[in-house]
Amino acid sequence: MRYIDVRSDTVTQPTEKMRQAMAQALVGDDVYLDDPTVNELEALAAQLVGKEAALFLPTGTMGNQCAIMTHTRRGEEIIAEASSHIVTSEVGGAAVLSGVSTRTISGIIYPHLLEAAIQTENVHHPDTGLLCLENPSFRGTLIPLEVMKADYEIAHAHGFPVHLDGARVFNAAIAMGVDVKEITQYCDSVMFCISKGLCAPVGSMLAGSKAFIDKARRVRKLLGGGMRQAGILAAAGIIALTDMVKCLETDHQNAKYLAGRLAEIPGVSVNLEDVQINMVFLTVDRPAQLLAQLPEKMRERGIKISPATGKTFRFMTNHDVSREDLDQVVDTFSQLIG
Ligand code: TLP
Repeated sequence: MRYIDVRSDTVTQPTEKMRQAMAQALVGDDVYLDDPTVNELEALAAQLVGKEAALFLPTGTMGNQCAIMTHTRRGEEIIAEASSHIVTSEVGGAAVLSGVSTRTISGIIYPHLLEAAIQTENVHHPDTGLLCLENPSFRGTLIPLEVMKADYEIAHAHGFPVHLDGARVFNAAIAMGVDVKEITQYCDSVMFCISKGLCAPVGSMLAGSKAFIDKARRVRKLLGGGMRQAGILAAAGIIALTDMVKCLETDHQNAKYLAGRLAEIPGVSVNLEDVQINMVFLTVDRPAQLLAQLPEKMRERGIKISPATGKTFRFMTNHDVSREDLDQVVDTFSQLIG
């Protein structure tokens, strides 16, 4: 049975072209730097985001944690947005793996908020070791380039680097109508995922200076992410970056369409201005018990949705979900909430 799956864009299937490229990929042992397809993907990724070098990792979480560990020393403090993936959804990895504490800022990290969060020289204080930005944010909204630029300049003036969790940075670039380098110029390292809206089955890239990536490669090994004939996966990644970026625009248009239709259902509210990429957040004014049953009831009708957080659901459009599918999602959801 085929399900319509709007839980995330991580659920996308590799395209037919990817499957063929994977079957035919030239491979070698990547720990020895011998895999030509991984090397090609890394060179392509670095060039696209305007950095000297890049590294292929199994997941975005490992990419972010690898960046934090490479940039910081134990005991330092990192600054990150309170609801960012690094803070909320990486199992406390920054503390566990890198031994750093996290100072959080809620909402957009405006320059004056960053200035106020940086630790002063004081015997009691940890040093600020890294700023982690996220664009698009975990709420699917865009961080303006001028904010990123100002934050980047402040971080450098205080002598610490900036890492960008750009899991969906190509969505941000498309939504802003800029080349992705316009965004990544304001960070020292960037992690982006090829396995989300870009449809590769596995993988994320970490890019930065050559010296940073050389160090990060050792950290990746430490974290258990040194893969062998990974060219099988990288082959799909190359197609993700060359063929699939342009498809993200359709996901964004579909998200706006979905949001518009959901907003018409009595009891459902959607902030349409916040629908900037392929994510739609909808708040449903119904009893908690009914909301808790919805994922199961939708599944029985062939649709997969994630559970609500409080009264808010996140629906994501993706390459495998058409407009007709979205109509079915809206109609079914509308019937179930009565
Ligand atoms: N996000 C996933 C889940 O982990 C929640 C999703 O469905 O959105 N940074 C950001 C901003 C992310 O959204 C994610 C994944 C990651 C990092 C981690 O990537 P993976 O899942 O490859 O470890």
